Amino acid sequence: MPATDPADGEVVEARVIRVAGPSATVDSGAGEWEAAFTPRLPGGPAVAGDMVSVERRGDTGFIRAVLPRQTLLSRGEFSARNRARPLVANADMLMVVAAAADPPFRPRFIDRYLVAGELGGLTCSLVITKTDLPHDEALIARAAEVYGDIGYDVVQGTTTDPAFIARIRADIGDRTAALCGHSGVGKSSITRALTGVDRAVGDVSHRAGQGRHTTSDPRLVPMPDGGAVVDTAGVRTFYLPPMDAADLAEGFPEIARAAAGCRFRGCRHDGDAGCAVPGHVTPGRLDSYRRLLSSL
Ligand SMILES: Nc1nc2c(ncn2[C@@H]2O[C@H](COP(=O)(O)OP(=O)(O)OP(=O)(O)O)[C@@H](O)[C@H]2O)c(=O)[nH]1
Ligand SMILES: [Mg+2]
Ligand SMILES: [Zn+2]
Repeated sequence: MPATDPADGEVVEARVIRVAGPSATVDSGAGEWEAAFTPRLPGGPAVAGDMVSVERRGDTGFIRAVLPRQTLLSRGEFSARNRARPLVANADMLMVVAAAADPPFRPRFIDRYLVAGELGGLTCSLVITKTDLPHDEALIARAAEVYGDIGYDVVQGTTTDPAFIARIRADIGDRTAALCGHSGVGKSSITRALTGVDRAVGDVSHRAGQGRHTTSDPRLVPMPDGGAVVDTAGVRTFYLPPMDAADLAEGFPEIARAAAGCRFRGCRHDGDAGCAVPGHVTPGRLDSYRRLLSSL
């Protein structure tokens, strides 16, 4: 590296592709490079999707600040329930990926991700994979109807089916979509099909009961013709970030809409007098809401 590299000291804006301990892979429009975090990073810590300002130093650089975020998907921590942990920044969409079978389809788990996506400002949708496997067809059809009625886009299919992948591709367009959900549902398979980038794809049976997950770090992967996906690590349990009852209700769009008809402001929709919500929400969704309410 020449001592007087013309780029030295130049400050550029770049997007964080992936964070790896003390450094991150960033992209400033001319390919990916590695840059180091500076201590007590303003606006930090950075996550995949963050826009950062980077001071160039040869072919590396120092990340000086995290720029304001448009959206932020966060989760809670089991050990510190009062703390939110940022997962993905600036994604336009959250695609909650769930398998029709293997691992089992769990609507209550999907609901938690949807709440996190709603509160983070992302447009949420549901992607159901593995419809080629034997599964409870009535359960999946009912779920597609329930989530569709709320207003969520629902797609279902097999990640090896080009038509299914083309549908997801069209839905994302030139936006950035975070792919989230249980381990083994096919997030990395979708990422690979959309981008050609081969993230590790794992065998569900090999990790069952072992707590192993194929994907560990969230990574933003641009698609060839615009737009990007962020492949995230599957989790066993998804804890919501800290929030109050009013925030939680906002995380259920149909509850938020129906709440206008509740007799009292501050109604918790939990058996309160004059509550308008139960007639407008399916029992399953109401159960999700009430379980989360009691865990706040
Ligand atoms: N039958 C079937 N298998 C699939 C489908 N999609 C993915 N798989 C398989 O499911 C397994 C898990 O897929 P991954 O793409 O690694 O799942 P993931 O969501 O990235 O998992 P984590 O990284 O652990 O969170 C792999 O063996 C895939 O080949 C599908 O639509 N049908
Ligand atoms: Mg994966
Ligand atoms: Zn109410």
